[in-house]
Amino acid sequence: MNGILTLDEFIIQRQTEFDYSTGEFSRILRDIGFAGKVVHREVNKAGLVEILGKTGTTNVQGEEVQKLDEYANNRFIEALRFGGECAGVCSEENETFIAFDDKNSIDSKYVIAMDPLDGSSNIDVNVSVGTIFTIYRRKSGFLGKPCQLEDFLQRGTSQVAAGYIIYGSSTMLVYTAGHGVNGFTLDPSIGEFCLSHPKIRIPKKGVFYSYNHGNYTKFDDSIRNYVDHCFKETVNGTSYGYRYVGSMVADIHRNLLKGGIFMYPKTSDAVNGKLRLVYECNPMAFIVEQAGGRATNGHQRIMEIEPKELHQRTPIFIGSEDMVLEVESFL
Ligand code: AHM
Repeated sequence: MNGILTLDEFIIQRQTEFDYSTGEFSRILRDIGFAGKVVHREVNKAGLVEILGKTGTTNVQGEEVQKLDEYANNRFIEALRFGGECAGVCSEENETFIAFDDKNSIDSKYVIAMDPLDGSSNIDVNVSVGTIFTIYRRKSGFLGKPCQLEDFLQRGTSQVAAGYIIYGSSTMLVYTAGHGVNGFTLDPSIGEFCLSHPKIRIPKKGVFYSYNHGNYTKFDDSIRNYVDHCFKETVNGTSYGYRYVGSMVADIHRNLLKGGIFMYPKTSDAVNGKLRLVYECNPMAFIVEQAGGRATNGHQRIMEIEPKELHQRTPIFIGSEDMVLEVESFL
């Protein structure tokens, strides 16, 4: 096993980088990694078992819930509840946050916000999906009191750590705790996430641009002008390349490694865009900024937006610094 560094070993090595570190934070990451492996197992055999398709219900956003959404939501919440190291969870799938009430959890100083299965409308057609998570230190005080709404409604600049798991051609966990970004690939033969992408840096300028072109006529003129410009633009003689998976995690993961921009601007029928600030945009912004990139709503840094509600949406432009600056110059 020479040369293999597992996620657990890596976290233990890094524990001293955190102020007030007691191991609690490391154990939360371990719990998330464990739930990620369970979800990986189900996603991988999804076509073989009765877990594809819709549950027949809609979530708080009015979107149809897929069976795997529900499965992933339950697995992550269970892992965090039984882990006893976090005080509560807010999830895309639940209308309000869940405060854990056992003795250990109540005394914990952390809460988690997450989208347990992002891009789940892709699952039936075997396209990559992901889990997005972020960890905050509680604001409400943490001895003997359940967590409160204010613990989740913190600016992205207060994130302690954030990450995503991509269930793709391989399953990877990528996270930052504010000291750079590292990626771990799941080796299914040993059931461990192993460090495969240390110190990820996003190229300052890339060639990939990603957005839902079906929304073209609903964009403002400024966005249409920008995408028209992308059709013609080249970098060192190479044309920009349009790529859109329709899974934010997959689109951003590609751009993080290769360089590019992902955007979900406002449209005439969705004036705040589609993606959620607290558990989608903030964690991705933290990761991309830590890798040297940029994430804004066109005018303001994503991580400085003050959240007013758990499921708040925001337009987002995220990726290689020069490309995000370029789109901003059109706005
Ligand atoms: P979901 O959380 O319901 O899966 O929605 C989020 C997804 C993102 O992963 C993706 O970038 C976006 O929705 C795609 O939206 P659209 O189908 O409008 O292009």
